Amino acid sequence: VNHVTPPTRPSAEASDEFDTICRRIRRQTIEMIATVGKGHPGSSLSCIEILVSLYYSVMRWDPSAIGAEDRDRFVLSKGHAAPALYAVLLDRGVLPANEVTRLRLLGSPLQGHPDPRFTPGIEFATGSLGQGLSASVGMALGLKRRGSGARVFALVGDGECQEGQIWEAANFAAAQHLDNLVVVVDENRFQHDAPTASLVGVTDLAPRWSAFGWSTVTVDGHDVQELVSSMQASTGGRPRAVVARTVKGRGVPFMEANVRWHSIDDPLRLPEALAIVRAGE
Ligand SMILES: Cc1ncc(C[n+]2csc(CCOP(=O)(O)OP(=O)(O)O)c2C)c(N)n1
Ligand SMILES: [Mg+2]
Repeated sequence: VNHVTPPTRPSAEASDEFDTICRRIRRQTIEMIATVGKGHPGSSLSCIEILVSLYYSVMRWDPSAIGAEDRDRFVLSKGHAAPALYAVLLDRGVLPANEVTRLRLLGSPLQGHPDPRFTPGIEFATGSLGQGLSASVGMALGLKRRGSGARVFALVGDGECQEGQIWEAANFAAAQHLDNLVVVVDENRFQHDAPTASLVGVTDLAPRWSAFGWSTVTVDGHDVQELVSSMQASTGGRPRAVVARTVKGRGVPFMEANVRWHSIDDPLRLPEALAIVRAGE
């Protein structure tokens, strides 16, 4: 099980190590999806570096003590990207390797959307977009009141930011000075079946989070070292928003920025995707 010490300054070795892990997680994610011919490859591939930053560097979290009281928490608010999170939890040894073939099957721990009733390491059931950030705000507030130093990280989609509930949670988090809360926005510019901007015309999310009182930064969402430092910066009593510019489907050229691969466009092309991520490892 790999754990990369967060570098204080970008270093070539750390970059190489993160790169190796990301390639492995991409391969594992596509393997899971290709085995059953179901899932959300585009949404999963856009957030691999974000998840790797968190689970291999930023989070104070021990895979052998996932119930530890003062663990950092992660909530995958864009719950349909579950395969990427499962790939990380498998890689960190939280999920048993023999479950890898059972994505989205009845009774399997790898449900189509994360559910703590089935899957160890999942903090909150998500899939209904908009809810995960509210839950994260509640967790962050509770941890703070208890005097815990633990932090909460939530990953939301750019389409998901059209949900009114996101902005209610954002407002409240800033009012409560939740500087133990970080939201990462996976800004891949697409949602279910259209470009995000074509639906409600929101193209610039960073000023929005700032206006809601969050300490906001925009980063390259495929650069682990940039992500790591953006999530660790101190925020002067404010919650942190990291707008991560990403490519939906990143790593499989025919899926990249191709909204048809939000979920499965053509199951017959999954072996080809698998060959690409295997060759890239
Ligand atoms: C409340 C709610 N409405 C609709 C859906 C169906 N749905 C699943 S994914 C998705 C698009 C999400 O887009 P985005 O947030 O940009 O995530 P991405 O897949 O691009 O990372 C939609 C509308 C849902 N899961 N929940
Ligand atoms: Mg999106």
